[in-house]
Amino acid sequence: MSPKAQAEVDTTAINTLRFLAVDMVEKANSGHPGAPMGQAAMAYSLWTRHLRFSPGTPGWPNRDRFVLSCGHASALIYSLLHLSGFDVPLSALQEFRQFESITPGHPEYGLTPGVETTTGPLGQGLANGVGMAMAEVMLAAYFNRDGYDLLDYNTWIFASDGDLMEGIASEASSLAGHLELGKLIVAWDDNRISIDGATSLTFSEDVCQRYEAYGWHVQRVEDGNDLEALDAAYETAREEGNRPSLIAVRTHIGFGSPNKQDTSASHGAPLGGEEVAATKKALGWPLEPTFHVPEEGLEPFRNAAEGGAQEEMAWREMFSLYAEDHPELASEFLNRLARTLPSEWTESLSTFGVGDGPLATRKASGKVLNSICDAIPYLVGGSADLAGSNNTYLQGLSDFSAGEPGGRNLHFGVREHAMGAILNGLALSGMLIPYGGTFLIFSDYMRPSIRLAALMGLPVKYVFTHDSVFVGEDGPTHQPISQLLSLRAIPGLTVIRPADANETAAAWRVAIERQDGPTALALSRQSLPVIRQDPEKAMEGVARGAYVVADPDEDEPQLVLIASGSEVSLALDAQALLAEQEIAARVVSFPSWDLFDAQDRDYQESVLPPGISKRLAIEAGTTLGWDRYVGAEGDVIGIDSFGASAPHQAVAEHFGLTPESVVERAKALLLR
Ligand SMILES: Cc1ncc(C[n+]2csc(CCOP(=O)(O)OP(=O)(O)O)c2C)c(N)n1
Repeated sequence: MSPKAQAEVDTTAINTLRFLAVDMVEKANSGHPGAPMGQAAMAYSLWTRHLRFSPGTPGWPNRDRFVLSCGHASALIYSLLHLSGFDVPLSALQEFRQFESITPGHPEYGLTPGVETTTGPLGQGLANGVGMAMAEVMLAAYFNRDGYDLLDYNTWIFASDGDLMEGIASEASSLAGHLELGKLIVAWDDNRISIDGATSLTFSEDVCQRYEAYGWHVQRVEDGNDLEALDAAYETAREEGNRPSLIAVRTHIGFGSPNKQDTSASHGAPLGGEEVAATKKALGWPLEPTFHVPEEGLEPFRNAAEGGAQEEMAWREMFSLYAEDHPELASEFLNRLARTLPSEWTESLSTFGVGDGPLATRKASGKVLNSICDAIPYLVGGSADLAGSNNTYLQGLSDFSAGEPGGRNLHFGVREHAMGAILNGLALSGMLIPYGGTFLIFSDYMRPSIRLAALMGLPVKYVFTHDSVFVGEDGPTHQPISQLLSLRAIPGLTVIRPADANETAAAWRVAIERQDGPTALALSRQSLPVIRQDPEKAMEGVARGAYVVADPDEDEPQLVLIASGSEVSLALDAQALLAEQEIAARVVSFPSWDLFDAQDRDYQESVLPPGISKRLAIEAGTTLGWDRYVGAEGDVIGIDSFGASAPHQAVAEHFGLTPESVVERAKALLLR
């Protein structure tokens, strides 16, 4: 094709993208046309000349990853997916933002083929991408063999000004530079406009210098419609070995719109009929039909898809040979993808006897993790600089770093926000089980990513230690009160607060076996007795969310003491004191609301019999929510204020979390 003809094809294809987005937003009467219009050329160059994908197999393991971190520009990715031949028909574009369409307001993982992660909360996608790039490095180190580069892909991110303003992106980018993630490439849509107006209102640092300081390779493309410059920059970024790449692309929001280009008016509202007409006219696009896809505009995308499909075929041939040369690795590869756990992994799971206590559940968790890590070689994780406190370290295994790509201990640094999103990126590989630890109080710092893990159904594990006021002297800043409840409020997140070492092992079992959503473990800083019971009972009980730990010797219980975590042994002590006063109490360990709620009514009533209305819940946290389990005639001992800085015994006295106080409250309840 002559250069002139090629230029015409390019322009048509780019305008096809632009106007599909414009028409989608117009038809939905809501959405964000400006960013897609400005990014269309960036996207065209990437998707037709650099990105490796195979629309027939959106999950092909060695595809390049593309993340639209600025999820509000979703009309762009849906148009790209449609034009490239993913199963996103034109009718889906016409149903943009409508109920049950596959083209929701912001891209959602698992809903639309080709969408690699859920984006919308700015900064998250970029930080997910860091996790994806880390996963590539780890998986390549594990699976690739001489002549077999099974995993060798780039992670491409489109990020907006807002993405780069967000702190989470800074944290993640800092770590990415440190880890020398050379296959991570961020193209920044530098359009200098956000919702409130020009970014100069708030955003005046030299972003490129900032990224250079992070250790990134930085390029500038001065004109976001200059395909030659874009191609060259992408190519250079691909060739860059040891540094992640930032490409600052100077674009124009709402490109082509005579009255709205370069203004925030084009950011988040339909252009409006008149302006659409003026824009189409200005760019030489027919007014009708809407959703116009000329053959010429389609072809470059379909050619790229065809090339990708061939690459996938070649990869599959390579995999067959690999399977002959390395049968065990090949079957592990497939098992991981199918999320099939190694068959006998539970055999190594630790169990504990009374003599192993007292033992903090965070320490028990460390032992359990170390007991199972050999059986599950793709369990990887670490902590946000609290490995020693969170007991997340896998002893004898190496630390992941630029020079140690096979390391399974991850050091996130003091970056909880990024850790949350990176864990999501690791999990999105489909071939790793990632976990991350910090103090429960700082789960607040990663809550947006936890929520997204739940929304996406990712098997991420959180190791939240120092789970109550019993952290003691560190005081109210470090004492979680509302965090348990707030985590329990996230749909799809399993929250488990085990009472002792065996319940901790059980909690890990639930967490590992849970493949379709995240699990948070709340673990004690302080030592706890190992409850005198068959570990198997804890195993079954935790899996059902709540179970009877101890019933009175002979009598029918007059009341039920319900407790989670460290308060279960407190309840057992109170039960003994009550027995001395001839009050018969049942003790229920209640590590997980959501697991209990999933049980059938018969089981639930066997634990909390409807006939026993005197129920006292005890948890060293907010009381809100326990009312649904204790009922109208029950009571709750908890903490509805901030904590206190004091040794933990004094804290226990102050908040009535002693056996004697529990006995008093129980007796008062019986008298009510
Ligand atoms: C965490 C988060 N905060 C706020 C928003 C709401 N929001 C959507 S886009 C945007 C900023 C728009 O500016 P920019 O990122 O430059 O996008 P552009 O205007 O170029 O489309 C904001 C504040 C969001 N999506 N996520």
